[in-house]
Formats: sequence, structure tokens, C-alpha cells
Amino acid sequence: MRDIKLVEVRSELAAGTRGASMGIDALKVASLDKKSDFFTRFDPINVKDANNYLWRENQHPFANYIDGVYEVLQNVFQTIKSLRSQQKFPIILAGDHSTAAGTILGIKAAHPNKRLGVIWIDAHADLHSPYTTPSGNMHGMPLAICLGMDNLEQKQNDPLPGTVAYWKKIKNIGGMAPAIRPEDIVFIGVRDTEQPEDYLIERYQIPSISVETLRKQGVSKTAAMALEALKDCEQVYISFDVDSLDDSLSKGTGTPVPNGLTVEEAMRLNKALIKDKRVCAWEIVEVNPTLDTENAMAENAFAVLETTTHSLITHF
Ligand code: 4U7
Ligand code: MN
Ligand code: MN
Ligand code: MN
Repeated sequence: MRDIKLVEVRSELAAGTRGASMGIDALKVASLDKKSDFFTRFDPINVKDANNYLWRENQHPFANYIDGVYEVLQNVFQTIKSLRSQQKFPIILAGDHSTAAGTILGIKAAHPNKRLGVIWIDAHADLHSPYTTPSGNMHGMPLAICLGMDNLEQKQNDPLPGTVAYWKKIKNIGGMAPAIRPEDIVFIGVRDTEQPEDYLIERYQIPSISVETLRKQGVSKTAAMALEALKDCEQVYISFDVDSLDDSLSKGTGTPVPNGLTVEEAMRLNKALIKDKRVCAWEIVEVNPTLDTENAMAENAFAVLETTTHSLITHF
């Protein structure tokens, strides 16, 4: 049996549009509208956010609100490290995707000798650093944080010294950087990347399974392939950014992208992946109800959350 702990992080600072911190509550509204008892079954932990930074001026071009993001990531890190040390299985509901870095660093800190693989289901590769980001939004940076990669070969920006100091501190949360190796990442559904990210994917041969390939070969084979690519990893973390879904199903997220997954595909994919015994945490992020109509995004995301959790509970 898995000892599931629900973790809520109302993160917001690292997204480019406002409102992702309300995503968790939108998921709860969706569950009520669907008459689901999902949220009665868990007693969630609330991780402290730093959304008060939004009322101050951003001091950090190329890494917006990195001072606040650093606080949130430290809080997520502590929570996940402690849960994993107690052998709990965290299911994390978060606003912006930067929190995934805190989760990954926390998993690694609890079990530093276990090689950690990451399955990243997203329209984006989230491999930017302050030196390469086109937007300054840190939800595009969590994997670079965990890899400890600045990608200076592809440098586009000159962040301020104060920003660089925070970036170093963030990469070193937990003091065991880097937490993952590039060959231990698998992308699924990634279809909107920039040149500096393409460079890293190519250079490190990071496996990336497209929506088209998933459709051609089927969901089960895709899940098996992703897990096989991580065969040398002893623990696996799955991160699900709702913009992996097609833009027709994900208007309520900050960066919708065409040609994405259907809800059915996302449900079957996560359901299959989470049955692997090495999977030790699962995360869903980036629902933004302020961009949505009639909470459609949260309803789609909730369907994925409920199905995946159900698969975890019934399988183990
Ligand atoms: B998400 C982007 F330029 N790459 O860095 C950027 F397209 O967590 C998007 O995957 C990042 O939603 C999206 O701003 C981050 C952009
Ligand atoms: Mn994305
Ligand atoms: Mn993302
Ligand atoms: Mn996103």
C-alpha cells in the first residue's frame, strides 16, 4: 500500500500570467461539481507561498521574483524531503511549475544514493536558465535548476550579479547538486522549445516522445518506453504540466500549445506510469482558472488527478 500525502503549493511567482495560485482551489471546485469524494480522503499539507512578492517591484530581470521563488522552493524542498524520509508518497498540487525543482531536490535529499529519473509530461522542456530565458519566467527553468545547468554556450542574457547569486543558491538547495543527470529525463508531449533548449536536448540526447509517436504506437508502449529509458534509475518522479494537453482542452493555463494530448491519453498515460514500483512522487501543475471559461481546464486536470491517484491506490 502507498502512504499518500497530498501537498498543496499555491505557487504563482514563476508564471508569466497571474492566477495559477488559484489552480488548486479550481481543482477542488471541479471535484465538487463532479460529486467526487477525492478531497475528503486526504488531509493535505499546505506549503507556504511567497505571493506577497507580487506587490513589490521585480528586482530580477531574466529571473522574475527569484528572491520569492527561492523561498517557495526551499519550503517545497523541506516538505518533500521530510515526507520521502518517512516513506510517504507525495501527490503535489501546485500553481506554477517552478515548484517541481523543490520537489526533485527534496526527493534526492531524502535518498541521495538512489539515482533519480524524471518523466516530464509538458508542452515545454523547462530547461532555461536566467542566461537563456526569452521571458524571465522561472516556470521555464525547473529542470535546469535540478541539472545545475546554466547553458552558457547558448547565452542570450546578462542577469544582474544579485540575480546570479540567487540562481546559485537555488541550484544548491539541499547541497547535493546536481540532483539529476540529463540522461535520466524523459520528455513526453514536448512541442514548444527554444533554440537553447534544443541544444541541450540534442547535446545530451534527452529522449523526447512526441504526441504523434505516442498516438502511433499507443499509450501502453509509450509508458513502457519511458520507464525503460530510466531502467538505471532506482526512483522515478512524474511531473504533469496541464499544458501537455491540447490547447482546446487547456485554455485555463498560462501557455497553451496546439497539438497536445487528449484527456483520455493523459489519463491512460499517467495511470500506466504510476504502476511502476520505482515511482515515488507525482505532481500536477499550472491550472489557472482566471484564464478559463466554466472551469473546463480544472475539470480536465481533475480527471487526470483522480484517475492517476485511483490507479496508485488500487495497484499497490
Ligand atoms: B511551463 C517559455 F519562451 N519557454 O521560458 C519560457 F515559450 O512550466 C515557456 O512549461 C515556458 O509552463 C513555459 O517562457 C513554462 C517560452
Ligand atoms: Mn509547459
Ligand atoms: Mn512546465
Ligand atoms: Mn505550463
